[in-house]
Amino acid sequence: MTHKSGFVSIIGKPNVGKSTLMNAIVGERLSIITPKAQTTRHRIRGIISDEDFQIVFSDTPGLLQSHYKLHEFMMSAVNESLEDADIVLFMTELTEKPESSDVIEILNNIDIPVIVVINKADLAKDDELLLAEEVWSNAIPKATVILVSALQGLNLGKLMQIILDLLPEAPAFFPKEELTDRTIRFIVAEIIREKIFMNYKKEIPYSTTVIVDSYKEDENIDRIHALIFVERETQKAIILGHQGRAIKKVGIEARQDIEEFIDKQVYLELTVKVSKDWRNKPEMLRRYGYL
Ligand SMILES: Nc1nc2c(ncn2[C@@H]2O[C@H](COP(=O)(O)OP(=O)(O)O)[C@@H](O)[C@H]2O)c(=O)[nH]1
Ligand SMILES: [Mg+2]
Repeated sequence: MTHKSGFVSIIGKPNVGKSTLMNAIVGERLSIITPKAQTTRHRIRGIISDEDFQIVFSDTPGLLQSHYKLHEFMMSAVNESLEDADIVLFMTELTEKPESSDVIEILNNIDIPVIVVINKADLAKDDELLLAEEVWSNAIPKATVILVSALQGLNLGKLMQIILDLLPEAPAFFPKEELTDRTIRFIVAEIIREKIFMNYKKEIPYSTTVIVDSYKEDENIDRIHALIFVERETQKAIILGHQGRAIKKVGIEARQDIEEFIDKQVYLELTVKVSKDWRNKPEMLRRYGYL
């Protein structure tokens, strides 16, 4: 029996549903999802294996212009993901039209198969679906174009079949039980970041980064201490909230999701610290796991 295996790089603008798609296919909440743009900062691999195949997805940060050193890091994560890709999965959504942009140019010239996934098909009205399929097929003639709803699971089986047909014959790269290349510590920090994105407004979530400072596994409970870094004192006060109520809510919501993810009881302690202008300082970015 032949074995197929390869890397699929998921790229696209912020908020089109890249992380939702990868989680839906892999069946685990590996990548955090929020209604806000630019939530995903790193490349995160999600792996799905069967007896005769292994697909390694790379979820990437959304394509954007760099305003911060952090953004440059995010774009290098996209490029790195494309370098080892066997297939590019370019994700877009119903409301996005192909513009004459760098990305379209790259997709038309790249020498690996391209799948254009038009997401959020559940929101379509009338003949929007057919029209969307047509404009993207015209913009990238060599691509296979498919409409899906990552949220509702619509057409994901069909998408899997398209990927499997394009996948090269190769042995598995990762142990078959592995779901991601990231550590539990990383995913825990990401879950906390997701709750920050859900609980605070405007610039606050973007000014934040999280690292797990210690992780102790006891028999019945994992004890986790995480640090939340913000850029300024005023942001720290907002994160804490009146009488610490805001941070408490973040802690409770994060703990519940971490418990669900690792299927074990968790004690979670959060500490907020100021790390002045960390988003623009290479040495700080390095310390927090970027670069
Ligand atoms: N209606 C609808 N919303 C979706 C779908 N897929 C993702 N979303 C929503 O779009 C937002 C961004 O999703 P996310 O996966 O974080 O996008 P990313 O930035 O491309 O990774 C979230 O609020 C998702 O719930 C979909 O198929 N239909
Ligand atoms: Mg994402």
